[in-house]
Amino acid sequence: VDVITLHHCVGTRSFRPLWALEELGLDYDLRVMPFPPRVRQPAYLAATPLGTVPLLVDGDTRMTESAAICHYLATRAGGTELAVAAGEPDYGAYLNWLHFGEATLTFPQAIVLRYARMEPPERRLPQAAEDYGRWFSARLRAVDARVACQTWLSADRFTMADVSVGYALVLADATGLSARFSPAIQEYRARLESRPAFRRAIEAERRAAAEQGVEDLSLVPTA
Ligand SMILES: N[C@@H](CCC(=O)N[C@@H](CS)C(=O)NCC(=O)O)C(=O)O
Repeated sequence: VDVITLHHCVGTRSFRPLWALEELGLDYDLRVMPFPPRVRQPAYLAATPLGTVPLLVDGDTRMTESAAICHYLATRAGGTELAVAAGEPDYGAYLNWLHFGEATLTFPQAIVLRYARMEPPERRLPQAAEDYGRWFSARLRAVDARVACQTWLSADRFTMADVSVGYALVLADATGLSARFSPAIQEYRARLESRPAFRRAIEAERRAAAEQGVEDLSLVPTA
């Protein structure tokens, strides 16, 4: 049986499937690249024409959407507690948070990172970065309301919805937006980061980067 392969850059959205693999206790092969791989590891374009991470390869299955991969991993061999099944009362809430984490909470931060930090100075757009930072903070109200009175986002248990939203909250350190977190969101994030699988995922990416000679882990290319 082929082992699952995850193509990854430290600190990027591919942390979601890495964390998911650790939560599920699955065997996997982690391939780490410098960011952005499209520019710094062009051979990767043969594996996926998008050049983005994550890329998950599981036999004939190839996936490039981090939230979809988390759900796939939790259900590929039959359901686990890390997904919410159709028929459970929070099925819709689970799917909504799973997608909210990427589509609503990560996309605006990608705009902030790009136009405040990654583009060369003459192409930066401070107004766009500021506006999408505000946009992100406004969308967090939904998370704040949910975690103010519940430990996890759906079904009274930790699920892939928490992995999806959790990565967006961790990314907010890189965008500087975590400084505006409410106390309830700060506590929720601390709960997420104290999970043993979260810590194992952090360790696994560091170890793999060192072993594979990927030295510059920066999300923001220096050249
Ligand atoms: N919606 C996709 C986005 C994937 C994506 O854009 N990944 C970024 C890293 S966070 C990337 O690989 N960027 C490199 C590039 O655009 O060349 C997901 O959730 O996985």
